[in-house]
Amino acid sequence: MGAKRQATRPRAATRIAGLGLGAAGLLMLLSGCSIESFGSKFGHFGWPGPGVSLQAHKMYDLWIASVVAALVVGIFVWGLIFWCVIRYRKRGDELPVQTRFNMPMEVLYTVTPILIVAVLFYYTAIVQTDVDKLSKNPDQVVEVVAFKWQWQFNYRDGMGKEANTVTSTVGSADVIPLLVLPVGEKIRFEETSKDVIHSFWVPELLFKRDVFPGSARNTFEVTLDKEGRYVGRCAELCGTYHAFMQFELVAVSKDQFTQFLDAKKQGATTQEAMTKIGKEPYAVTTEPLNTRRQSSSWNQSNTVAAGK
Ligand SMILES: [Cu+2]
Repeated sequence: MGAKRQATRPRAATRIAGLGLGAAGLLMLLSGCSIESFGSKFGHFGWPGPGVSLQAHKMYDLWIASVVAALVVGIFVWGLIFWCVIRYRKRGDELPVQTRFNMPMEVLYTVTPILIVAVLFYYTAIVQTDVDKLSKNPDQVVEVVAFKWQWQFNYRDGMGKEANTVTSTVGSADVIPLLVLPVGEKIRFEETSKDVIHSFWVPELLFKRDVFPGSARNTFEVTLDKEGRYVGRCAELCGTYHAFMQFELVAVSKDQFTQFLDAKKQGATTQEAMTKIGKEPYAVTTEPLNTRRQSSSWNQSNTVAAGK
């Protein structure tokens, strides 16, 4: 009787494992095989969406695959826990069979997690290397200059500190700076700060990178693949007016970008150049924060109250 029971146990565990993996596989197949459409059914598992650049799509796929892997493991483990709770619940006062040092089990739960971590590490390393890759000949170079508390974007004629700024855009308390860039081209970002550490962040790029002061020049490349307007922010608490550091990334076609840059080179303002390519001249994804410098403040109304 006891021996028969022992023999059925591994089979039950295998069956549960098979069911878990099968269900996960079926879920992927039913979703039409596309990671993006699968992710959208679950609110992208907490991410803003599939992103708007080639690099973002790779990070997105890695994220969704990692969450699915975690869920498969989680469901399997929960299944085992509930199975044990029910299968070995207390049935009387008799002490159950006392088992120790089940070698196959010990090996299984040591080797399996190592394998899972190794696979996750492998894909993470591949995606990370790809996202950090710099090409020898980027199509556009833009210098991102952060300072308390605004952004300046310099369009450059080459790479590195020695290159020249062709034209630039800077934000003010009243106007959100626009970073106009073309889709389908390799864009190199070179970041530098005038004062403290800031962080360049466009949520739709699924990516942010710190902007350092001094000689450090943080560099990365992005290839946009979807036209549109995306809000950008500083993601490093850099001082009192950190929240004022907003910008808008405007992804346009190559032709529109060339027209925009030509207009800027001829002395047009960013707003005039935007109008020229048929785009709304001011930011549409965000607006300048109200400094309330003109309207009555807490102090003023208090003074009025005190004067009464
Ligand atoms: Cu900042």
